[in-house]
Amino acid sequence: MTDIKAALRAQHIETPSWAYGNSGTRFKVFAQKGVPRDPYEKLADAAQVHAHTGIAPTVALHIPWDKVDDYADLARHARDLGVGIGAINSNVFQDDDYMLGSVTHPSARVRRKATGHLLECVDIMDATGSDTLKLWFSDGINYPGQDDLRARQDRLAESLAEVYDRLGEGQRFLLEYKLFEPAFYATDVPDWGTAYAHCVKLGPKAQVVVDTGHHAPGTNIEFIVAFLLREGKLGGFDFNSRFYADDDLMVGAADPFQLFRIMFEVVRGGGLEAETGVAFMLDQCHNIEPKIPGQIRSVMNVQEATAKALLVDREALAAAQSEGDVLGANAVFMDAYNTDVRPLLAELREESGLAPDPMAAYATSGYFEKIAAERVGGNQAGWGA
Ligand code: RM4
Ligand code: MN
Repeated sequence: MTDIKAALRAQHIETPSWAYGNSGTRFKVFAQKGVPRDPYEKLADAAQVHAHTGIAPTVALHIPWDKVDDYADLARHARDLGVGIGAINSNVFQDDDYMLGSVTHPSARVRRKATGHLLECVDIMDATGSDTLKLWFSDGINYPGQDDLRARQDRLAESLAEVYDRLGEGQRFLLEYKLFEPAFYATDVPDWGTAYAHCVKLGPKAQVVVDTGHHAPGTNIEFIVAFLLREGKLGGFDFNSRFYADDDLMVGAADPFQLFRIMFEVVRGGGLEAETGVAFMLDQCHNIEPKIPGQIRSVMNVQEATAKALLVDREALAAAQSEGDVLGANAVFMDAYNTDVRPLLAELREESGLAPDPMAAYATSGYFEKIAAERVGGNQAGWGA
């Protein structure tokens, strides 16, 4: 139990700045009260999630949504609040120039502009002390024949190589894949295999990030996790859950059992060890639920799945597996999943001087009432989509 608690204490879950802003679907973005007007206020909200869970000490930024004049100052502000800057997420999907792609665009001028943005994101890493750049490309085509699939891979490789060369000591980039949307016929980084192949060619500072919402229904995500971890190429997760497509719902809401299976492969592959460098990030939107508690709940869901994964009796599992005991092995696995780990986590929090129930602690903290009263006027942050 002490080992399990130590592993849980060491786990860090990164929250995304964009989860604190308004979001919605292409039909409607619903504004909520108290929503941050700038990155400084987003960091203040993220600090609340860390204050109540104790395991969310970093916040991912998205550029240009979190553009500020002085990034060193923003990082200082984060430190003052007790959090740090996590991954820098690039955004080459919201400019008119990118209608036909960004780094894979047929025009060299547009490709230069897109790569320039990625390089600017590395500058922001330097200024904020961030060690991770996250690259997601919406690039792809809608119609067969629209562009040359092979040429687009060449253009992608060229841009990635330039960004890779710009990375400093201790910096890395994570390449994210997604099977479709916004491109509907062919996406340029549609799956983990494509991302993996590009990363292997580039070297150790390029790794794959698994966004759990970016797969076809029925995909065995834990297999992908096991494979990438084995190859030293699992850079991290963008956690969220989905019922249909890229729903970006709270992680663990749609399928807590899948989350457990993923976390088991992480534990099994040594992915909780700090030196493996697996980043546990959330990539979510809270369209209809309040945002700060939505993040707290999500962090707790990942922590619960991790605790259950740590509880799997690996010796008993290995014994049953080697004897070919199908039902016995499955029972060992399910025993861990069916354990209620909430008392253990409550105890863990109390041992660290936190309230046992972060949701209740936040609800009674008065923070929401304070921001709802203070944050009046100005432009609420959003996706800018
Ligand atoms: C994409 C992808 C990226 C995220 C954006 C907002 O689908 O998941 O990680 O930055 O959405
Ligand atoms: Mn993502």
